[in-house]
Amino acid sequence: METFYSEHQGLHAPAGEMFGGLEVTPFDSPARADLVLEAVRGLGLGAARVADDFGEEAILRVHSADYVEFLKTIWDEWRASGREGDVQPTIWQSRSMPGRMAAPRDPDGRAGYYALAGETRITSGSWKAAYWSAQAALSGVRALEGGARSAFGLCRPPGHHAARDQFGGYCFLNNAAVAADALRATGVERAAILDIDFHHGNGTQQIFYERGDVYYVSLHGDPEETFPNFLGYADETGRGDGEGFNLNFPYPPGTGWNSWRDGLREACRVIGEYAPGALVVSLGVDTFHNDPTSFFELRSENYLEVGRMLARLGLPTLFLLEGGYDLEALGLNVGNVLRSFAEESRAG
Ligand code: SP5
Ligand code: ZN
Repeated sequence: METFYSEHQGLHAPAGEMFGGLEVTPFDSPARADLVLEAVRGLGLGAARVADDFGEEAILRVHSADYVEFLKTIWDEWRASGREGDVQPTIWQSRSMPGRMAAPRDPDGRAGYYALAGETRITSGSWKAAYWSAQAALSGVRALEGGARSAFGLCRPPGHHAARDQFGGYCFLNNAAVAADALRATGVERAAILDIDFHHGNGTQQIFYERGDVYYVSLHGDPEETFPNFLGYADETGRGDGEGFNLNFPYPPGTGWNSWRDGLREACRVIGEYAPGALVVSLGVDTFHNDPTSFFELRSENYLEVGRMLARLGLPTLFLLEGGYDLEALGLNVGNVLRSFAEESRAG
């Protein structure tokens, strides 16, 4: 299994993050990618390659042009207006102000219009980092297109919270959505996205909610209890052509391996029945018991079984990194999924 990454991904490095009533050191940091790269290298999983540049075309099939333009320009606008520090949204077009469906000129208004959460800042390097994170995913798509059984896009910043025209939850471009749509463009008739990050992938769900050609399945913390709070409920099953092709498994605080694994088993059964031509795995390991952002109780050895279960689906599989914020266990836990997937694929 080859890994794809770019050193430019490290250019998104905000100094702080709003958390509770405090500003804290961001949970998502460039060090995360370094740790995962070190882990996959140590496993001898396959070559770690620098991502190729596939341009903006695939990104613009998933995200709106005005949103991409916003990501490219807002930091300069912010500074040119005399504001200091990094772009921090503070005002939203919320339920009581629904009228104006266009971004105002004022940088505060623009930032809020394109934000779905307030913890994620935009720095001078955020666009370039997000762009290359998406290119890492697209490099993995090309590996599958070339006949590889699997590939790993070492994406960071992550992607699954990014909606068609909104950023948040540390995400700017939805790498999994860009990849799944690009797979469709390579001739894969149906694609499935299995999201095992602790958090619901609200962006991925939104992007494919009315499409039947990309099935989104997610296991996550109950949004009644955790981020992203406003999407990810079990009764969200898709709409129009997408009806029946969105499946959410929300779990309560304290959920451990046995119940989570039963959900994964059911998710795999459903995906197997759908019989997609390729599988994209939104691979977050913030389901770990010691993760600082979440409330599940998975252990490092459990990730070995996750890799085996996914391998038994027998599908061309693209793993894309999402969350996972316990830096001491991040490399081990991601490596366990990938390593056991590769071993089981060879055995089976
Ligand atoms: C990609 C990804 O994993 N994004 C996660 C974004 C979560 N951001 C909000 C974190 C708030 C955590 N509050 C938890 C309280 C922990 N005790
Ligand atoms: Zn997460």
